[in-house]
Amino acid sequence: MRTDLERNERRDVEAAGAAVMLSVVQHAASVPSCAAAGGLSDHDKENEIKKLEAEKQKLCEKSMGDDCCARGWKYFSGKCYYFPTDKKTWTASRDACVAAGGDLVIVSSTELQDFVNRRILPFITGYHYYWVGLTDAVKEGDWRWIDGTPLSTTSRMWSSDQPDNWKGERGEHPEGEDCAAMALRSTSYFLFDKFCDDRFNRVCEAKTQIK
Ligand SMILES: [Ca+2]
Repeated sequence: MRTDLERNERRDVEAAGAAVMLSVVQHAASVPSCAAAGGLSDHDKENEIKKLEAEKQKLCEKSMGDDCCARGWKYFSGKCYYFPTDKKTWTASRDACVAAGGDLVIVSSTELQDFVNRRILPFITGYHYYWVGLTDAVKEGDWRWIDGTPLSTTSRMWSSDQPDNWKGERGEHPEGEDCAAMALRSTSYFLFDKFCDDRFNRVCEAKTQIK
């Protein structure tokens, strides 16, 4: 089994490789068109950048890729994730994620869900919910991710008897529950529809970036 030191060293080496590759990508992107001078055509240059981007992706995967993300963000499977510790309404959470360079997380796979849940546990306090980028505010019952993708109708992500568009004990929330949050129940995380004005933690998602 590797020691922590060995793991760190390996990671440093891989991160250095990623840094070199990133600078190559940056360089390629900054080379002016030299088709007229007999150099790379725009088309070749584009292909070269695509190839280098793919290489960068591989290096990001190998080195766990936090170097491909903004400071404090964590890399997973081609994207970056951020786990702030403060609590906000769904809309304010989304605004904060956008201001930080991303948006609320779209939980597009069980692997991503597992990654997010493992990472967010230490950051969640009090009542354990965190906002995700899923809402039925536009049309009741039509749950869509913030990129417009409908939530699969066969999704097993909802907790039992959710979503219920609850309106409160005395109907004090006539608008019902239109924003989705994830919470731990027993040993798994599930989706709940909640009042959009509730204040919870959040997970932001962003594209990787070339530094
Ligand atoms: Ca609803």
